[in-house]
Amino acid sequence: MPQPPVRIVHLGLGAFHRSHQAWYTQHTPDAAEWGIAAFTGRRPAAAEALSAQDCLYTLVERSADGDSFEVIGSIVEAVDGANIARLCELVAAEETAVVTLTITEAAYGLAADGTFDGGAPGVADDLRALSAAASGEAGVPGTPLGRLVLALARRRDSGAGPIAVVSCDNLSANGEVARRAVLGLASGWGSGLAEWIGANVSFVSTSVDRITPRTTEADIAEVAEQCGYTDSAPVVAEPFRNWVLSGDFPAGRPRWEDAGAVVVADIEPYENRKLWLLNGSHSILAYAGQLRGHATVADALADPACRKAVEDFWDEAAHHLQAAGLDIPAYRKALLERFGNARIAHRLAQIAADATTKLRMRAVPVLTAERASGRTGSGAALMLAAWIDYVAATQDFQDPLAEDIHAANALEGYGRVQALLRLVSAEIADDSDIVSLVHGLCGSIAAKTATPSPL
Ligand code: CS2
Repeated sequence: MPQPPVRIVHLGLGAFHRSHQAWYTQHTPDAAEWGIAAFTGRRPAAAEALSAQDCLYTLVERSADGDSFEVIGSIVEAVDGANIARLCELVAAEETAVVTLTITEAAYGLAADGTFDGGAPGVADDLRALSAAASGEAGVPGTPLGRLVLALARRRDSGAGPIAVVSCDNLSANGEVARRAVLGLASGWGSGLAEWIGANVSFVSTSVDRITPRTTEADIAEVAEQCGYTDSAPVVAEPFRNWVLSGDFPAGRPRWEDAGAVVVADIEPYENRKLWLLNGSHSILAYAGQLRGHATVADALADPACRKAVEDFWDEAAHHLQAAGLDIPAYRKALLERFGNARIAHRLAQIAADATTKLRMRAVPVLTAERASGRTGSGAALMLAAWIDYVAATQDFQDPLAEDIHAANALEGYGRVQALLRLVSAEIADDSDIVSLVHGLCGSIAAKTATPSPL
């Protein structure tokens, strides 16, 4: 079969892109017209592994009853993210209609108040690199969005016309956030680039969902045994998948809705349902679960203390998920089944990363909405308290603000809790009632028995 031509450029070639957007693209009726060129982030390894097998890989769909296997072929080019020349060439091509992003929440350079932070890690360097590149000097941006801005400048120069940028990261209003970050970085370039982007680039918001744990050696061995071929880069995912999109595609897009995606005018209720109920409870399980000696989502959910923390938080979040059609009871029931699928070994340590960015979207909106409604918000506050206990129990965490976390950890008691909360949201750190509430909950979820902890 001839390969589909590249019409989608993706930044962030990881397991989730391959189990989600690549799956949807393969399952559209017009799949033969839409190939994906996917760029890695910091390391080239994923591009090398995929390129060595013609970009084909096995998607293992893992249900509670067993596995099924499908070869995915919608990615037609896998490229080292450092290959900016190829990125510019593809984004500047008229056939390219869509750029999708899975670059992690932390890569959007958000300050604690949700605005774009020109001083965020890597961003200040990229502003300088873009300004140098704009005046014809050597300047190579290192962050995914810095690279995208350079590539969009090339598209403007090539006259290839409007394009859609589609954020597939777990951020509220991710299209808006992407727009702010791209425009913020484009200010480094100057010479009207931000204006051109404002008029020609559509930022599409999406809510994405498919639990995709990191591939293990055992998964690779299982594919070899069951499929009879060697695949060094299979991807494992749950059977469930969901994609809600909202926004314009000025140069066209695949008919993803024919593969089950949903196109809506107002995405916010869907986004909040997913971010709060799924991702929020994931964060509770990640911190409380590890403190209580668990390693996976399914193990943590089977612990009554963790399960109660999740249900309490869901009760709070549900007060603010009232839009028609959300069917929260059914969504909660489905989540319990999905999380309970013990054949998916979804590591809590993987979910625990980048807490300051994640908690800002998962805990803070529910906490503030609950308090505005005259309730305590203690379910959401417990998520924050569990994280605060977690960073006391381990030095081994990944976070864009890791240094600030270590500095805050040197403080004690209320002051420590307040300093840590400030890294998540200045608004809640300035509210002494909230700080006291979280402080009072610290220590309440940790294991009271001598369960061996993986920390
Ligand atoms: C998880 C998500 O790692 C995390 O923070 O909450 O990756 C989650 O598994 C996905 O959003 C599911 O769609």
